[in-house]
Amino acid sequence: MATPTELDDYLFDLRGYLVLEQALEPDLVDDLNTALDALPRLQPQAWFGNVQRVDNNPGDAGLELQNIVEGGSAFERLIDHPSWLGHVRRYCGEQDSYVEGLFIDECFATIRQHGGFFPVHSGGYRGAVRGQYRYDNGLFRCGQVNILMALTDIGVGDGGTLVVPGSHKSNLQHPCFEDYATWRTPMDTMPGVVEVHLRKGDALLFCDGLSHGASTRTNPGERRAVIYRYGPSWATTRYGYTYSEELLTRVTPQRKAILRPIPPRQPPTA
Ligand SMILES: O=C(O)CCC(=O)C(=O)O
Repeated sequence: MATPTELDDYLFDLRGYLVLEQALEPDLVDDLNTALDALPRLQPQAWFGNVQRVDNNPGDAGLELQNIVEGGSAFERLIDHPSWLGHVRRYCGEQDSYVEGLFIDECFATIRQHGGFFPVHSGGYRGAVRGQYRYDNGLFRCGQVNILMALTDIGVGDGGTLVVPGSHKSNLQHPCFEDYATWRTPMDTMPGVVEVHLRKGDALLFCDGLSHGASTRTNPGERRAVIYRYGPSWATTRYGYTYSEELLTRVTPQRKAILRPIPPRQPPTA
């Protein structure tokens, strides 16, 4: 398992994000793409098993498949992937506390085509506790850390993730934030943004409290990514999805502990 280095900690604290190069094995990238190809092209809000298509910012962000961990065994391999498990445990796993542990509160695949983008959101200024960045008494105590995995190369014109480095700690609102967020304008030209380019198999790790979004895709073809959001063991799923008993029974104890860190406690039946 990869252990966060001193440089990882420094850059994560400073910028709010890290690029984990070639985090996914090539065969896993292939399996994920094959699994996505095998899923039926769902209409918005339609379900396939325990996966639902719910497009964020309809029309802008592209096709999004929520609860994708239920989409096949390739997605199960991502739950505790050794390329980032050590990082998320350290940054948002309530280390050295009585509630130490992780939970995946949202996981989805995103397929974006020409013209698609994701408006800016989040940031340290008046941010939700759920996504907050915190470092205190020598420990990271973030509310949520996202792993965005590139299943296609994401370079110039491909609609890369845009971040405002350091904004996870910002005490002030970006002067142009409202213009870009509420007018649903792509944040491509927003002052201070950095576009993160990824090769297929790379992963972008970032604190959800960082101001972020994605640039407009101008190239043909599609940008494919999977996003798993990790947080503390006591969190709940963002949209109310529940992981199926079939999935919980099938996965390893370590994976189960991330999907259901706190088993339900009920009185005995008869
Ligand atoms: O699609 C992207 O690159 C950004 C996704 C995003 O903004 C989010 O997951 O909150």
